[in-house]
Amino acid sequence: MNTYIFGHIKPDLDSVVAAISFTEYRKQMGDIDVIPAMSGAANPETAFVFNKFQQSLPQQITAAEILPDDRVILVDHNETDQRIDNLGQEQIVSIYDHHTVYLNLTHPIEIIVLPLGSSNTIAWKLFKQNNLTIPQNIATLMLCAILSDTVGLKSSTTTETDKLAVADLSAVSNIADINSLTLDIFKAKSNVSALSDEQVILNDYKIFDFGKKVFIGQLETVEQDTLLSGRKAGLLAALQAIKEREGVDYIILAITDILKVNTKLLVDGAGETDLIQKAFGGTVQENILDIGAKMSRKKDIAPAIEKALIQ
Ligand SMILES: [Mn+2]
Repeated sequence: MNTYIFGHIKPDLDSVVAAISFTEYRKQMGDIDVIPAMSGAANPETAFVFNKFQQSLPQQITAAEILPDDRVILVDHNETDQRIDNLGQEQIVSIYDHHTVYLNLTHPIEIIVLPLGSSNTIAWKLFKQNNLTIPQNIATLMLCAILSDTVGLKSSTTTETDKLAVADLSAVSNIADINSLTLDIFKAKSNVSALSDEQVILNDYKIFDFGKKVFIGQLETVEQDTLLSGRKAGLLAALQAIKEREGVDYIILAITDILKVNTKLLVDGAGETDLIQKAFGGTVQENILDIGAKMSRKKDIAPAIEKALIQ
């Protein structure tokens, strides 16, 4: 029997690093048989950070490799749609997350969900609360993950605790220039030139069940205009293809420029157009709705869409 820790499917930097940081935390707390894993391939941002700091990625794991008597600890997600397939409820022993909880469990388990900017800020808090030492290499990865999830401490999800964590982790890591590290991370994230239009959309997406299934892809970039002028037609066609394949009711791509602090939503179809106009106001022009400084899918975008759907 193994105990695996992993984040959501289509893993981002926060979920990959959380597998490592929570493994270290559990080990220091005496739970030695925990194995960090990834439930999908590393995205370009994750690959960049692990490369830059010469760290090994956790092993990639598939649903088939998790045996019925293995236990799992979920980090950076909780709901079924974002989980690796075919997990039995009884296999889940703990959840550490910073997203809205959509759970219906048949038995009590350890769940720590805090409204913080990053799963790694929760890990940091647990290390501190228990007077544990964070090894320097893990501190560096955690620092990058928090900067990524909070867009360099600028997103609306950023809390005072995230700022304390970044200050502490940057001291432990010996990395003083947080802004230049953030820019490097987001440049790696923005470099989608090698990706197909479908890959750009599938690079970071979540499917929400708001009665209707809503696919929200998000691209955090430093090149919003270039992307929209050069690849719009291709991205629109790819949205349609993915919508059919995934069988979702709505599909939306959020293109967030982290330097301009601006998000533009790209949609194709009358249903999507009506939905986002209702959710955010304004008028869709040439398939695009500018929603201003709303940068967080979790805090700004998904809740507005959920509200528009239940009205
Ligand atoms: Mn996260």
